Amino acid sequence: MIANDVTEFLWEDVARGTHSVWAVGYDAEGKEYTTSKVKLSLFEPQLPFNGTPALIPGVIEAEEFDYGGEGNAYHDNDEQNRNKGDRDEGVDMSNTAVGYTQTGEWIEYTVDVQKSGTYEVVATVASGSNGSAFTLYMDNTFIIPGADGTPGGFIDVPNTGSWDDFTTVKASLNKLTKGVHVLKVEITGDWVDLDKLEFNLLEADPDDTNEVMDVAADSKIIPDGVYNAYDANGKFIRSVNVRNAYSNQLKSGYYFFMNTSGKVYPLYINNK
Ligand SMILES: [Ca+2]
Ligand SMILES: [Ca+2]
Ligand SMILES: [Ca+2]
Repeated sequence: MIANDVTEFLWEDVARGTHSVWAVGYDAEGKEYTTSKVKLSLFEPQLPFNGTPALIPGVIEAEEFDYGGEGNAYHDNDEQNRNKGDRDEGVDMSNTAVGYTQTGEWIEYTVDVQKSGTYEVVATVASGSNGSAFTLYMDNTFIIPGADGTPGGFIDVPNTGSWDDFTTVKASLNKLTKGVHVLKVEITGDWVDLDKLEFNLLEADPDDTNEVMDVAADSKIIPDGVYNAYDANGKFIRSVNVRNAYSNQLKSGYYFFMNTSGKVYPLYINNK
Protein backbone atom coordinates (compact mmCIF):
# COMPACT_ATOMS: atom_id res chain seq x y z
CA MET A 1 0.00 0.00 0.00
CA ILE A 2 1.24 3.47 -0.86
CA ALA A 3 1.46 5.86 2.08
CA ASN A 4 -0.38 9.18 1.92
CA ASP A 5 2.65 11.26 2.90
CA VAL A 6 3.16 14.38 0.85
CA THR A 7 6.58 14.28 -0.72
CA GLU A 8 8.19 17.42 -2.10
CA PHE A 9 10.86 17.30 -4.73
CA LEU A 10 12.84 20.36 -5.70
CA TRP A 11 13.88 20.35 -9.34
CA GLU A 12 16.62 22.88 -9.99
CA ASP A 13 18.18 24.28 -13.17
CA VAL A 14 15.29 23.10 -15.32
CA ALA A 15 15.86 23.73 -19.02
CA ARG A 16 13.31 25.81 -20.93
CA GLY A 17 10.82 23.86 -22.98
CA THR A 18 8.33 21.07 -22.40
CA HIS A 19 9.12 18.25 -19.99
CA SER A 20 7.26 15.06 -19.10
CA VAL A 21 7.16 14.43 -15.35
CA TRP A 22 6.05 11.30 -13.53
CA ALA A 23 6.61 9.68 -10.17
CA VAL A 24 7.78 6.17 -9.32
CA GLY A 25 7.18 4.74 -5.84
CA TYR A 26 7.75 1.40 -4.04
CA ASP A 27 5.73 -0.25 -1.32
CA ALA A 28 7.14 -2.19 1.63
CA GLU A 29 7.48 -5.34 -0.50
CA GLY A 30 9.41 -3.44 -3.16
CA LYS A 31 6.57 -3.46 -5.71
CA GLU A 32 6.86 -0.56 -8.12
CA TYR A 33 4.06 1.95 -8.80
CA THR A 34 4.23 4.55 -11.58
CA THR A 35 1.95 7.56 -12.04
CA SER A 36 0.77 8.75 -15.43
CA LYS A 37 2.96 11.38 -17.13
CA VAL A 38 2.20 15.10 -16.79
CA LYS A 39 3.51 17.63 -19.29
CA LEU A 40 5.03 20.82 -17.84
CA SER A 41 6.01 23.75 -20.04
CA LEU A 42 8.60 26.24 -18.84
CA PHE A 43 9.13 29.35 -20.89
CA GLU A 44 10.57 32.81 -20.39
CA PRO A 45 8.51 35.69 -21.80
CA GLN A 46 9.05 36.45 -25.46
CA LEU A 47 10.72 39.87 -25.62
CA PRO A 48 12.28 41.89 -28.46
CA PHE A 49 16.09 41.67 -28.67
CA ASN A 50 16.66 45.43 -28.43
CA GLY A 51 14.14 45.99 -25.62
CA THR A 52 11.61 47.57 -27.95
CA PRO A 53 10.04 46.09 -31.09
CA ALA A 54 11.93 46.45 -34.38
CA LEU A 55 10.37 49.12 -36.58
CA ILE A 56 8.72 48.43 -39.96
CA PRO A 57 9.52 50.06 -42.34
CA GLY A 58 13.10 49.36 -41.40
CA VAL A 59 15.82 46.73 -41.26
CA ILE A 60 15.57 43.65 -39.07
CA GLU A 61 18.87 41.87 -38.45
CA ALA A 62 18.29 38.11 -38.57
CA GLU A 63 20.58 37.51 -35.58
CA GLU A 64 18.52 39.92 -33.41
CA PHE A 65 15.63 37.50 -32.95
CA ASP A 66 13.45 37.69 -29.83
CA TYR A 67 14.39 36.38 -26.41
CA GLY A 68 12.13 33.59 -25.20
CA GLY A 69 13.91 30.41 -26.14
CA GLU A 70 13.19 27.19 -27.99
CA GLY A 71 9.54 26.59 -28.85
CA ASN A 72 8.64 30.16 -27.93
CA ALA A 73 10.79 32.67 -29.83
CA TYR A 74 12.28 30.13 -32.23
CA HIS A 75 12.46 26.49 -33.14
CA ASP A 76 15.81 24.94 -34.01
CA ASN A 77 16.49 21.24 -34.56
CA ASP A 78 19.21 21.05 -31.93
CA GLU A 79 20.22 22.95 -28.80
CA GLN A 80 23.73 23.89 -29.84
CA ASN A 81 24.64 27.00 -31.79
CA ARG A 82 26.54 25.52 -34.74
CA ASN A 83 27.82 28.85 -36.02
CA LYS A 84 29.63 30.09 -32.89
CA GLY A 85 27.86 33.42 -32.42
CA ASP A 86 27.85 35.15 -29.04
CA ARG A 87 24.23 34.37 -28.19
CA ASP A 88 23.76 31.19 -26.18
CA GLU A 89 20.72 29.93 -28.11
CA GLY A 90 19.81 26.89 -30.15
CA VAL A 91 19.58 29.02 -33.29
CA ASP A 92 22.67 28.44 -35.45
CA MET A 93 24.07 31.92 -35.91
CA SER A 94 27.21 33.97 -36.30
CA ASN A 95 27.22 37.54 -34.97
CA THR A 96 25.95 38.81 -38.33
CA ALA A 97 23.67 36.11 -39.76
CA VAL A 98 21.59 33.04 -39.02
CA GLY A 99 22.71 29.89 -40.81
CA TYR A 100 22.62 26.10 -40.74
CA THR A 101 18.86 26.37 -41.19
CA GLN A 102 16.69 23.38 -41.95
CA THR A 103 13.13 22.99 -43.21
CA GLY A 104 10.63 23.57 -40.40
CA GLU A 105 12.95 25.69 -38.26
CA TRP A 106 11.62 29.17 -37.43
CA ILE A 107 12.65 32.42 -35.71
CA GLU A 108 10.46 35.25 -34.42
CA TYR A 109 10.86 39.02 -34.17
CA THR A 110 8.54 41.38 -32.29
CA VAL A 111 7.94 44.24 -34.71
CA ASP A 112 6.09 47.55 -34.70
CA VAL A 113 4.45 48.35 -38.04
CA GLN A 114 4.36 52.13 -38.30
CA LYS A 115 1.69 52.42 -41.02
CA SER A 116 -0.94 50.07 -42.38
CA GLY A 117 -0.40 49.44 -46.07
CA THR A 118 1.43 47.39 -48.67
CA TYR A 119 5.10 46.55 -48.19
CA GLU A 120 7.93 44.73 -49.92
CA VAL A 121 10.66 42.77 -48.21
CA VAL A 122 14.27 42.70 -49.42
CA ALA A 123 16.17 39.82 -47.83
CA THR A 124 19.98 39.58 -47.74
CA VAL A 125 20.69 35.87 -48.12
CA ALA A 126 23.22 33.26 -49.18
CA SER A 127 23.15 29.54 -49.87
CA GLY A 128 25.66 26.97 -50.99
CA SER A 129 23.00 24.54 -52.20
CA ASN A 130 19.90 24.39 -54.37
CA GLY A 131 16.29 24.54 -53.18
CA SER A 132 16.82 26.88 -50.21
CA ALA A 133 13.70 28.91 -49.39
CA PHE A 134 11.78 30.59 -46.56
CA THR A 135 8.41 32.12 -45.86
CA LEU A 136 7.12 34.88 -43.56
CA TYR A 137 4.18 35.14 -41.21
CA MET A 138 2.77 38.04 -39.21
CA ASP A 139 1.00 36.80 -36.05
CA ASN A 140 1.07 33.31 -37.60
CA THR A 141 -0.69 34.38 -40.82
CA PHE A 142 1.17 34.04 -44.13
CA ILE A 143 2.18 37.43 -45.58
CA ILE A 144 3.78 36.24 -48.82
CA PRO A 145 1.09 35.71 -51.46
CA GLY A 146 1.25 32.27 -53.07
CA ALA A 147 0.82 31.33 -56.72
CA ASP A 148 -2.68 32.05 -58.08
CA GLY A 149 -3.50 34.23 -55.09
CA THR A 150 -3.40 31.34 -52.62
CA PRO A 151 -1.86 32.09 -49.22
CA GLY A 152 1.46 30.65 -48.22
CA GLY A 153 3.96 31.65 -50.88
CA PHE A 154 7.67 31.52 -50.20
CA ILE A 155 10.88 33.24 -51.26
CA ASP A 156 13.42 31.17 -53.20
CA VAL A 157 17.04 31.68 -52.18
CA PRO A 158 19.38 31.13 -55.12
CA ASN A 159 22.56 29.08 -54.87
CA THR A 160 25.10 31.90 -54.46
CA GLY A 161 28.02 29.47 -54.77
CA SER A 162 29.16 29.90 -51.17
CA TRP A 163 27.70 30.28 -47.68
CA ASP A 164 29.42 33.66 -47.41
CA ASP A 165 28.38 35.10 -50.79
CA PHE A 166 25.30 37.16 -49.99
CA THR A 167 22.78 38.52 -52.46
CA THR A 168 19.33 40.09 -52.16
CA VAL A 169 15.93 38.61 -53.00
CA LYS A 170 12.72 40.58 -52.96
CA ALA A 171 8.97 39.88 -52.55
CA SER A 172 5.79 41.91 -52.26
CA LEU A 173 3.79 41.20 -49.15
CA ASN A 174 0.15 41.01 -48.20
CA LYS A 175 -1.13 44.11 -46.42
CA LEU A 176 0.41 44.79 -43.01
CA THR A 177 -1.57 46.42 -40.20
CA LYS A 178 -0.25 49.19 -38.01
CA GLY A 179 0.73 48.09 -34.50
CA VAL A 180 2.91 45.59 -32.69
CA HIS A 181 3.02 42.10 -34.20
CA VAL A 182 5.24 39.03 -34.22
CA LEU A 183 7.05 38.37 -37.49
CA LYS A 184 8.02 34.75 -38.05
CA VAL A 185 10.62 33.52 -40.54
CA GLU A 186 10.12 29.85 -41.36
CA ILE A 187 12.56 27.80 -43.42
CA THR A 188 10.79 25.93 -46.24
CA GLY A 189 13.96 24.68 -48.01
CA ASP A 190 17.18 23.72 -46.18
CA TRP A 191 20.32 25.84 -45.75
CA VAL A 192 19.20 29.46 -46.05
CA ASP A 193 21.79 31.87 -44.62
CA LEU A 194 19.91 35.02 -43.58
CA ASP A 195 21.69 38.29 -42.78
CA LYS A 196 18.77 40.75 -42.63
CA LEU A 197 15.28 41.65 -43.82
CA GLU A 198 14.52 45.15 -45.05
CA PHE A 199 10.85 46.17 -45.12
CA ASN A 200 9.92 49.04 -47.42
CA LEU A 201 6.51 50.73 -47.45
CA LEU A 202 5.07 50.72 -50.99
CA GLU A 203 1.73 52.40 -50.30
CA ALA A 204 0.19 53.49 -47.00
CA ASP A 205 -3.53 53.03 -46.41
CA PRO A 206 -5.32 56.40 -46.67
CA ASP A 207 -7.37 55.91 -43.50
CA ASP A 208 -4.59 54.70 -41.25
CA THR A 209 -5.87 54.57 -37.68
CA ASN A 210 -4.08 53.26 -34.62
CA GLU A 211 -6.14 50.38 -33.30
CA VAL A 212 -5.89 50.08 -29.57
CA MET A 213 -7.95 48.32 -27.00
CA ASP A 214 -8.98 48.96 -23.44
CA VAL A 215 -8.50 46.29 -20.82
CA ALA A 216 -9.83 45.83 -17.36
CA ALA A 217 -7.00 47.04 -15.19
CA ASP A 218 -6.61 48.87 -11.94
CA SER A 219 -4.46 51.97 -12.40
CA LYS A 220 -3.01 51.33 -8.94
CA ILE A 221 -1.52 48.08 -10.26
CA ILE A 222 -0.51 49.15 -13.76
CA PRO A 223 -0.14 52.75 -14.97
CA ASP A 224 -2.19 53.90 -17.95
CA GLY A 225 -0.38 53.61 -21.24
CA VAL A 226 0.42 51.40 -24.20
CA TYR A 227 1.69 47.88 -23.51
CA ASN A 228 2.47 44.68 -25.34
CA ALA A 229 0.43 41.85 -23.85
CA TYR A 230 1.90 38.35 -23.45
CA ASP A 231 0.07 35.28 -22.21
CA ALA A 232 1.18 33.19 -19.22
CA ASN A 233 3.59 31.25 -21.47
CA GLY A 234 5.20 34.49 -22.64
CA LYS A 235 3.63 34.33 -26.11
CA PHE A 236 2.93 37.76 -27.61
CA ILE A 237 -0.80 38.41 -28.06
CA ARG A 238 -1.28 42.03 -29.11
CA SER A 239 -0.71 45.67 -28.32
CA VAL A 240 -3.08 47.05 -25.68
CA ASN A 241 -3.95 50.51 -24.44
CA VAL A 242 -4.51 50.38 -20.70
CA ARG A 243 -6.82 52.94 -19.14
CA ASN A 244 -8.62 52.91 -15.86
CA ALA A 245 -11.58 51.38 -17.65
CA TYR A 246 -13.13 48.03 -18.32
CA SER A 247 -13.86 46.02 -21.39
CA ASN A 248 -13.90 42.33 -22.24
CA GLN A 249 -11.55 42.25 -25.21
CA LEU A 250 -9.06 40.00 -23.42
CA LYS A 251 -10.14 36.69 -21.96
CA SER A 252 -9.82 36.33 -18.19
CA GLY A 253 -6.44 34.94 -17.25
CA TYR A 254 -2.82 35.65 -16.40
CA TYR A 255 -0.80 37.99 -18.62
CA PHE A 256 2.45 39.86 -18.77
CA PHE A 257 2.17 43.47 -19.93
CA MET A 258 5.34 45.20 -21.13
CA ASN A 259 5.43 48.98 -21.53
CA THR A 260 7.47 50.86 -24.15
CA SER A 261 10.48 51.04 -21.77
CA GLY A 262 10.54 47.26 -21.38
CA LYS A 263 9.13 47.16 -17.82
CA VAL A 264 7.01 44.05 -17.34
CA TYR A 265 3.86 43.86 -15.19
CA PRO A 266 2.39 40.46 -14.33
CA LEU A 267 -1.39 40.94 -14.40
CA TYR A 268 -4.50 38.90 -13.72
CA ILE A 269 -7.46 40.08 -15.78
CA ASN A 270 -10.89 39.13 -14.60
CA ASN A 271 -13.57 40.01 -17.15
CA LYS A 272 -16.89 39.03 -15.70
CA1 LIG B 1 21.10 24.52 -33.40
CA1 LIG C 1 19.44 24.92 -37.30
CA1 LIG D 1 22.67 40.52 -39.93
